[in-house]
Amino acid sequence: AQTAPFLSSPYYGEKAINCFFDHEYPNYGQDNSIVIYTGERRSNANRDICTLHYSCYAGHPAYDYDLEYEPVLAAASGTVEKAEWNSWAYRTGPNSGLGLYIRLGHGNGYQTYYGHLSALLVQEGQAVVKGQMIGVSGNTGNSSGAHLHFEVRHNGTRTDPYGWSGGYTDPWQAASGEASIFLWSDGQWAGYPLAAPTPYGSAVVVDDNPNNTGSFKKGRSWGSPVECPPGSCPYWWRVTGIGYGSDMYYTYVNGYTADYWAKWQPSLSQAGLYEVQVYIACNHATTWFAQYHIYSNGSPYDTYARVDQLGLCNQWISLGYYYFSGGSNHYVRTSDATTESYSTGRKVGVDAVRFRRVNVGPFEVEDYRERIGRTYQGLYMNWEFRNWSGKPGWRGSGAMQALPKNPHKNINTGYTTASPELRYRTVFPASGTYYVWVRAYGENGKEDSVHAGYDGYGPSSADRISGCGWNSPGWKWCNSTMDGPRATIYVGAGLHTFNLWMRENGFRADQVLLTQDPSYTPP
Ligand SMILES: [Ca+2]
Ligand SMILES: [Ca+2]
Ligand SMILES: [Ca+2]
Ligand SMILES: [Ca+2]
Ligand SMILES: [Zn+2]
Repeated sequence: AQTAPFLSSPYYGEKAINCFFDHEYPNYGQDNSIVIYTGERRSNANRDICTLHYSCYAGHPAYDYDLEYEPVLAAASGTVEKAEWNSWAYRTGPNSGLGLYIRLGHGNGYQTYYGHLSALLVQEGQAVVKGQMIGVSGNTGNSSGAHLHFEVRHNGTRTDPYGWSGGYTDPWQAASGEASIFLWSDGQWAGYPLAAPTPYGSAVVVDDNPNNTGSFKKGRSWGSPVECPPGSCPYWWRVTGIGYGSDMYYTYVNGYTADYWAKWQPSLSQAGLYEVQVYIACNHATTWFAQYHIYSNGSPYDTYARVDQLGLCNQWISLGYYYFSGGSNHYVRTSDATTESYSTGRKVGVDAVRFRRVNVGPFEVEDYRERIGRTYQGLYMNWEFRNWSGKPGWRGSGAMQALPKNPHKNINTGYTTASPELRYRTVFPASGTYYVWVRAYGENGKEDSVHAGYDGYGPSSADRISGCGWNSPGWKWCNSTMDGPRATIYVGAGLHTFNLWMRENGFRADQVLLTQDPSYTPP
């Protein structure tokens, strides 16, 4: 049987393809022409098929997407088989290959490669789930500008995940025996990009100078341990005039033992989901493999980040998304244990770390991925697009209403298979409990409730969401349920289907927001 499509987008948003898979032949050979999956042949000199031109060339065995230094997502669930430098001997040039890269095995004969990265957020042997952030794109290895190199192999042979739709025999299939199959299941096509988490509120920055919300400390953990400030630490050098806030420190790399360390410990006023970012200066930050461990309530997350400091220059780099419960027992640590030898003379730069609060959404209810009408007690109902002039205040292009609204129905049990349903492809950046907010218009008590869930599952914690303003009609955010508690779902990290099911017909839904911050009320 042919493999069912199983890949989702390896990035957030919509990105141009800089360079296609060359079906004749994907071996980096320069025969001066490119045959793309449609069967269209272009000479290598005519690079019109590329939005940007620097990496479009014959022999390319993969896709180059137009990313800068941005999150890279696992295209399918699987195991991390490689997460390292392609070569420690060659940082750039023809022998440097994919530079800092990740290879995932998906257990079905397929592997995916993510090349030229600037940061790795996963370790070899670790299980990952579809949509999970695994790294940050960049410009390492044999690359002449930041992008994501995304390559797929089937039983070890390179293959084109866009398949082959040419009107003649696929030359790569003829040469290799490998028939390229269209492998994208969702998120990649037809205007359904995966939405990145949305920052909100003000970020908390912990810098190496004392103007912080929180504290920065560094020290030595061998011999007679020291922690500073107060005082200055041996083997930590301060540089001014560069870096965030015009100052930074560095020490030298030294193998596998953390002898010199630095720690950024914010004071977080709110519990919630945070993106942790590290600022890398242009100088005195020259390690290829700075290691950052993230701690929540004093315990490290079981994965850590590795960052190519040398390739970065005065920019924030994401270390991923983490839940913190608020307060000041959460921190980021790095050290001289980069695995590189002291004799390399490389330096670990330490500067500012930023904690940015993020939510999932708001997203527009009318931008659903699938819509399913159902018959209940003899009445066929479905979610219909509306953009009433008589009910102004909806956002986006309109809203969705469960119709017809008469005769009145409400569905309290069995709704996952009995009620009209809307489905969204939603990336949850981290595991945990998300408060479910629905912006809706309840005109009266018979059309003001809805159920929510994920992956077709309707947890009792998110059923019977109600109270969306029926006693003072208008568009309102609601998060309460008829059962009392606020509506929540507990969901693992990665790409999931978010579901809305009609409870009462006539219900009008405009936007959805999912947050791990219990104090957040959407505007
Ligand atoms: Ca600084
Ligand atoms: Ca009601
Ligand atoms: Ca309930
Ligand atoms: Ca809307
Ligand atoms: Zn490439």
